[in-house]
Amino acid sequence: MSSLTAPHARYLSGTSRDERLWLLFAVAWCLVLFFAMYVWQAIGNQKTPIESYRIEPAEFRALTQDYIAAYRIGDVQGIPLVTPTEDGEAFLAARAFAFEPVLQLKKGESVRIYLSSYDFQHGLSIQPLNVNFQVLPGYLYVVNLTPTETGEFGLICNEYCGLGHHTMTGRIVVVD
Ligand SMILES: [Cu+2]
Repeated sequence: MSSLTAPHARYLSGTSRDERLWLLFAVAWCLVLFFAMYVWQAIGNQKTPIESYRIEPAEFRALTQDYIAAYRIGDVQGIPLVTPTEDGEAFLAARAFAFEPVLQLKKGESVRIYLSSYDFQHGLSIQPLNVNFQVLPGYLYVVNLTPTETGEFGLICNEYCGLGHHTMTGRIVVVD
């Protein structure tokens, strides 16, 4: 049995000038994008939540259920519709494969949203805004948010979390 014919002698030796140029460009661009993360954290408008805590998923689930029971004002397609507390706090849970509850916020009123997951890694993307968070079980993220316009905002999970991932949506309602 013979193997494939060997590549010609210069196959792996050296790179051409154009190839080196492109590699240099690609590496330089990687570095630009890497440091841009820190630049946007300092001067950009889209800062990731830097206030976070450890929390057991079961504890987060219990807190969220207590909150929903106390501040429920209705239902949206079977999912509880809830307002923030008097102190402007709210819980938002991601689970396979939904977000709960549906938060009803007031335009111009700041809210502290406690965000976490009951089970797997999920993502929280608020549409049509350019807002995008990772939601991990065991970690509580504090998302400070002040709605600037009324309407309905869709929530989409943007981390693949299982077979129902593509159905995982939710909603935030902003009223006057
Ligand atoms: Cu998902």
